[in-house]
Amino acid sequence: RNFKRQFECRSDIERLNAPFLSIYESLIPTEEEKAKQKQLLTLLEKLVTKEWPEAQLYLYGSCANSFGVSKSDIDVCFAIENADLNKSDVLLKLADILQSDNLQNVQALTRARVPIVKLMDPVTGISCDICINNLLAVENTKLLRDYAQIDVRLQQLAFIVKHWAKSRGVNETYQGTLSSYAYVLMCIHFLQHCKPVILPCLQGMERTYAVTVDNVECAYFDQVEKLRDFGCRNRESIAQLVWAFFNYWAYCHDYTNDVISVRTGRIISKRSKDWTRRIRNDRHLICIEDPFETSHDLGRVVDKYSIKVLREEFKRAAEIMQYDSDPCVTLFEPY
Ligand code: 3AT
Ligand code: MG
Repeated sequence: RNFKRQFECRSDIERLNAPFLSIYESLIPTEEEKAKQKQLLTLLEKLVTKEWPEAQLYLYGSCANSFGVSKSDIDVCFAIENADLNKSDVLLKLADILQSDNLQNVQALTRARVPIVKLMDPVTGISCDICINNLLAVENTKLLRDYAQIDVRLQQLAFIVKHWAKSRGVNETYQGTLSSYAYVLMCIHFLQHCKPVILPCLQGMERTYAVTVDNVECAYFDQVEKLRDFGCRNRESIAQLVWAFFNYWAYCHDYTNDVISVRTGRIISKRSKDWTRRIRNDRHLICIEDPFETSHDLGRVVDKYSIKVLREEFKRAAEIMQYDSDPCVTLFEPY
């Protein structure tokens, strides 16, 4: 029902492949950039273990999930097993230590929804956010990275969608639009549904990886090197997939009733999750289930104004993909 194509794809869509692929390639971080990120992580590890020898640092978010475009900030999780620990105290102490080592713009944001220390390393020019014990984010980072290894078209699609979202100003959670993490889940869900399917549902397969974090079980099939041919019956190219992605979110998704769920590989109903009405600030106007924290709707930041903006942007993108003479430029025009 939801994936019924409303339009026939434009006949000259294939001619858009090369320009979309070159946009994708221009967004891939260079080896030099990756090396600088490692260098900064090594410096941070050295400083942190001096004070907390038992602590560990993990990279998470786009610098570790395969969906990081060039010149992104890095996200670091400081993991320490100590039940009595007061997060704010640790963050303030951490900020102190980092400040005295010539790192710049060091700021402890202890009251944020996810408390962090922010900093900029003048040597590599990289900015970094450090959070404490946010191990679910480390797990969802691994899940995304594993999906990315199955079929390169996921990475291509997600880079184009993220680039579009940033250009069009709809990647700003504090303004009621969606996070990069939400857009990547939308891409995974989309490729789990196209016909023939391009991605499997890893959480619906035999469990080869299982950990429990904050009472949430994170278990799925992670031997993804065995799935390299999974999507080969689908020969669609990146231009067709970008077209179909925007067409789906513009005209086919049922915003009133449906929740997209990468966890089940299906669309599930808002009713089954009790996401049919506004509860406090959660309005559930576009529903994207977190694959591990299943009570968490990544669309909950979206309000009655920003949902209009989002849906208009999906329609604009779909129209451009269908009719514009130069979609690779028009799609990414600043808003
Ligand atoms: P950018 O390239 O930085 O835009 P990102 O994937 O790093 O993309 P964020 O910096 O917004 O995205 O978030 C960093 C990571 O934090 C991504 C994901 O592992 C986790 N994360 C973000 N938002 C949520 C959320 N609402 N629920 C659970 N995990 C989240
Ligand atoms: Mg990030």
